[in-house]
Amino acid sequence: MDGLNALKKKYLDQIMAASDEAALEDLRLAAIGKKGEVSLKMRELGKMTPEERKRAGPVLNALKNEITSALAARKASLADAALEERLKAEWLDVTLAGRPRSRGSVHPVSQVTEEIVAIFADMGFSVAEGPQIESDWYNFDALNIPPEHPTRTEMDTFYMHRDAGDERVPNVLRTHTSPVQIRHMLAHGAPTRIIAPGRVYRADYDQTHTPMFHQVEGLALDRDISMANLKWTLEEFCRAFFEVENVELRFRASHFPFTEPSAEVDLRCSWDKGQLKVGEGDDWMEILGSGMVHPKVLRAGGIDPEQVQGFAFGIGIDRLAMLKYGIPDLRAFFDCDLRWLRHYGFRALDVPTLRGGLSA
Ligand code: 2NL
Repeated sequence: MDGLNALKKKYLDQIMAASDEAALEDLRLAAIGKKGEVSLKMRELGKMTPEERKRAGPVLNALKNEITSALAARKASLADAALEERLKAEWLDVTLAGRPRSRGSVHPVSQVTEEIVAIFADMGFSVAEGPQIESDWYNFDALNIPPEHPTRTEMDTFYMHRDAGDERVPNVLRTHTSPVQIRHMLAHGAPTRIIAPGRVYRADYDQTHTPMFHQVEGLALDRDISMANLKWTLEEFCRAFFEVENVELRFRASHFPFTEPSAEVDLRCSWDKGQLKVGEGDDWMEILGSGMVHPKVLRAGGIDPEQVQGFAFGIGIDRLAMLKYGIPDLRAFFDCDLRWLRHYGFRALDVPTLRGGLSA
């Protein structure tokens, strides 16, 4: 068995130098394939004396094993190198800024809703949602709105269909988001701080009213909540929303069935050449309704008014959007006019945050 060392060196060198899998396969066949050099040597074992065979057998076996391992090792390192190459070629800088697309924009109502959510989230309020089709109990009774109240008539409220003979009071399209807060009280109790933004419906259509519009209501319940907490919360909201340091609010006594006492809230402002300035001037602009939650409403929400008090408020989102972004006509909100949307819409990826800028 001469020349085995030379054979071994020849194949191991060639395996190390092989540049792809096909070359490795050729080498495998040439060395340990059926007619490979090592295999032929193994066949010669048959012609040897037992003593010669005893020496040569293990040496040949070891050579075969060594070539097999070298083939496997080279194959693995070629695969590693290929992966490395691919990773380099397909490398992507995920920190690069996105390329803004010119089509599609965020509707001002969505933008303002997100701004309002960001501001109240910062003050510890969660967002609550609920159905837009409600029973008359959640929409009216639970809110201390009596059966004979004018808002309950078909003049003001959209009633759903009932089959002939079905005597139950029909469901309604919610006329405010208050039912969301009733559901929240019943499910979670007090203390709580929530806002409920969403679509609401009233049978009203003219210059300043659309049958569907957007409202956000707020509710804070705890022991010893007072009008002072309400006032601070609303001032803080207006400061953040209108992005001015100084705001001044005026509380005017009012009446809602679901709050006692109730107040409408005006914001000091000036109108200079049709341009609104908040926090200065001699005008007052009504922006929302509010008050202390009526004891009957707390009870309807499963809360003991002897233990827990709360403030609540309701704001029209559409009008706030018009004021902040100088949009003159309410009805354009719902026309789906692409030119209008391009003009008044917001960039889709600029999410409003208090630190990043609400509308920057
Ligand atoms: C307005 C008046 C208001 C509320 C909404 C409310 C909700 C519950 C209990 C008590 Cl569950 N109150 N909401 C309170 C006061 C006023 O909205 O003129 N909005 C535009």
